[in-house]
Amino acid sequence: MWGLMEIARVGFFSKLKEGLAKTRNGLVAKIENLFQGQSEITEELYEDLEAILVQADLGVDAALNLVETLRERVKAERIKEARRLTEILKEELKELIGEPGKLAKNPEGPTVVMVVGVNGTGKTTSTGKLAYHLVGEGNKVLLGAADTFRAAAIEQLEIWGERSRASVIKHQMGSDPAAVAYDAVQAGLSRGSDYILIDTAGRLHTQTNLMQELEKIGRVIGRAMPGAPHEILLVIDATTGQNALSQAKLFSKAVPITGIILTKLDGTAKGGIVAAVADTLKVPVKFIGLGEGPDDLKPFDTDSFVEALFERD
Ligand SMILES: Nc1nc2c(ncn2[C@@H]2O[C@H](COP(=O)(O)OP(=O)(O)OP(=O)(O)O)[C@@H](O)[C@H]2O)c(=O)[nH]1
Ligand SMILES: [Mg+2]
Repeated sequence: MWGLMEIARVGFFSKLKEGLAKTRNGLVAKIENLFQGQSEITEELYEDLEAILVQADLGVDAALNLVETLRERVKAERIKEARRLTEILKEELKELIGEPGKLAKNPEGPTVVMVVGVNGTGKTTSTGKLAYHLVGEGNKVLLGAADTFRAAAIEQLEIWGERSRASVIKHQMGSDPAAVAYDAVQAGLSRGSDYILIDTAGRLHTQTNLMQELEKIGRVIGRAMPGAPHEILLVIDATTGQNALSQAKLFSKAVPITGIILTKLDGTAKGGIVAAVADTLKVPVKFIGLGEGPDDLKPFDTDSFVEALFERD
């Protein structure tokens, strides 16, 4: 008999596998063909591997480092057969990605989470899915509709509020987003919410005034509740490739990013971006988006991620 935990774990893993199918069929299938296609480990094999990794958006630096480590281990451990490289590559990929990060939890009251990022990356959807996830864990969640810029944004968040059984604090369209954030935190404090999630408007990292607005929202949240926001999550669209890294660097200059939500992994064969983000940004990937449904945001876990990526059908 399987316990509930076991069923949940298997469900989590198959969803992960399904969401990563494109990367598995692209990146990983190519690697496996390379390793199975010849018996010996040659210089050419290393070069081919490097090319495959770069193509999968792992980034040149991370790809070079990974292949170099592989080379060293093959030498040190006197490995001769190419087919044994898969296991080593998996181990080194886990090492490169590092420990996953958990969502912050304020032990003394509500945890305030601000969600930021470039237009259309999946901020509102991820905020809604995060609410769904947290409510499912038994938390009381409040959403703050601080995207007052786009007409449909408030309504979009309200739909997510209904879906996830979280209440929504909103003002009129065009009003000051910092004031919405302030009210949301105040409401969360007085209602005894466990999490207050603040959705913000999409902005390009090159729009200086909008980046300053983000900084202001953060500051005003801190005025409503000292120590808040406890988490500032940057939403990155996995399909934008290496450009995502420069977005992250510029957002980090405006507000202290504490974690990454990497969305739309289901829509790309270049899931290597996870490793590039984890390796270069020094900010942990905390959640990954694997689809548009409420259950399609998953806490990021390095081990399950790499295992699901390499698991055969
Ligand atoms: N396939 C897939 N689609 C996603 C994922 N996350 C978000 N989307 C879709 O991406 C589109 C944009 O999502 P939004 O949440 O509205 O993005 P946003 O960042 O809030 O957009 P703005 O507020 O306009 O900046 C929607 O159609 C979402 O359903 C994901 O993980 N996978
Ligand atoms: Mg939005």
